[in-house]
Amino acid sequence: MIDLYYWTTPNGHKITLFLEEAGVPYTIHPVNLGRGEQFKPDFLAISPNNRIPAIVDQDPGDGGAPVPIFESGAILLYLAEKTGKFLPRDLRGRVAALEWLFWQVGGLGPMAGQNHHFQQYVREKLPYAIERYVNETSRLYAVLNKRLANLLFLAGEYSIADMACYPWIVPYEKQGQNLDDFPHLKRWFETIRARPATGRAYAKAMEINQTPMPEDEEARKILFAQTAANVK
Ligand SMILES: N[C@@H](CCC(=O)N[C@@H](CS)C(=O)NCC(=O)O)C(=O)O
Repeated sequence: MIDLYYWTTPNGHKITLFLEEAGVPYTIHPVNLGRGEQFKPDFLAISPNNRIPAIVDQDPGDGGAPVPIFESGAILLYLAEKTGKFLPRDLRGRVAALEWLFWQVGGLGPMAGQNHHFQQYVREKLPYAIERYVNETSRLYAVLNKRLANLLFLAGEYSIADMACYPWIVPYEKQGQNLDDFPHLKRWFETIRARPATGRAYAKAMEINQTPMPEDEEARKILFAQTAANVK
């Protein structure tokens, strides 16, 4: 019912986490980012920013034509509204889930992404850039830790906000972070890791690709040298 355009990255895992939790049938269409498949016209028609994840809902609630959606936050919100799951129904819980969802897509994701870039992918080590993004990642971890001091999950109950954040905490060691410094975050992380749906989502990823990005020189060129000329 849902076509998922996916690669095995944190933003991709957000959507398999949701679909596995909600028990929604889906078909994965792998988009190999290291081979430039994000630039194929068929994929760009769904995801004009040449980024995964994207979905097509073949059975939208209005009974009309299939609905394509890009941007992980928009996808999670759409799926939560479609299924009535993982978005609190009360006004205050819903506001909290949306706040932390937007916080993730606007903050944790981009900052941790730059952290990965400068710590792991750039051959020339740039101390200023590494320090900036490791520090900012640790600040964001502390914000999460504080939020979770008195709450089981970010919006009280398990929601799309947690599903958006969790995959970005999984590579915490690569981000230069120690979860022992953030005990509430660590408890939250271990609780989500133990969920059967989380296990299934990450097992799906292993079936599709076991090579960490960026695999090779070709992948580096495709991923790290994009300019306006790539937007066709
Ligand atoms: N804001 C986007 C970010 C998506 C994103 O950056 N996806 C990466 C993988 S994690 C991607 O597709 N990269 C392909 C490329 O850089 O060409 C979202 O939340 O969906």
